[in-house]
Amino acid sequence: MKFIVYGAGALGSLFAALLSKKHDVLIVGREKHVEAIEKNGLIVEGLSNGIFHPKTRWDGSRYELIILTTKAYDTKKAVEEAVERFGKLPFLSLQNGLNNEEEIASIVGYENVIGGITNHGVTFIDYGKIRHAGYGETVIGEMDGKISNRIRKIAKAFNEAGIETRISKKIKEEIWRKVVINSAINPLTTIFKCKNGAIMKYKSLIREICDEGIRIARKEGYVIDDAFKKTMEIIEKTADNYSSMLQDVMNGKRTEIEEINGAIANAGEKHGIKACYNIVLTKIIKEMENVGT
Ligand code: KPL
Repeated sequence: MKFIVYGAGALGSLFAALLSKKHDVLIVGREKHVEAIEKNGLIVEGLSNGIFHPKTRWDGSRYELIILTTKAYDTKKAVEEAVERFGKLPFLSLQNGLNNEEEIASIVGYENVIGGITNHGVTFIDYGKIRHAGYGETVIGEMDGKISNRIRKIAKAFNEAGIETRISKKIKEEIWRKVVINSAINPLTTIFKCKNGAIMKYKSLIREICDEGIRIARKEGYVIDDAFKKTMEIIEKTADNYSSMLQDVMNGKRTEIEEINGAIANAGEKHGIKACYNIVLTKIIKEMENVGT
């Protein structure tokens, strides 16, 4: 298949690297990252190892799918730019946060949106170099729940490239589960400045944060009662990774706290639930963004 990975930071680069073994992949990211890849290849260390060579310059040919891996707060701008550069193509969001699919659809329509989540842990080491620090499942699904030909084709292409992928008929529920998982792992690892595995000892706190998200998800119509169990599993599987939020704070970048914990708190407010944990975590991380590490 022909994929564009748009907004390739750590996670997008892992997908571009693995997919490029079997498919035609164009990587779009920050200029310095792209230049380093052109010079030395895309270097992946850790669980996946090697030097990969996705395309870095567009040859004008038509691609089949844009895999969007930008930060959630950049979604709208990124989709507008991508459409302008490559034309109107289907988008698969593999981003963190709650409202990416709606934002993409506001530009290209729901028929061009595929929802997705992935639980791989990836650390950005330097321009052109990433570390695959934790395995995780990838789940994709049509927004209307149908098992379409294109979703089958994408899942097959991912699996053939070694990216374990499952199709879901309830992708929005998967996205809610993933957001609740991130609502515990990401701010806690950022506050305690530690790898994912080191928060294992705060089990009761993690349970309470997850329970708050689970309760709000249910009001939205999504039953994700296993979210705490899944969170503990993902902590174990990505124990050696620095969460994307901690990486952002360490690099002086804006975090996705508003799109993760802030979005859960906003949904809670809609249903008359004061999401105390999510509100406090959002405030603490916003302070850390201002002050830095
Ligand atoms: O999604 C992640 C993130 O860091 O944003 C996990 C899966 C928790 C990996 O670190």
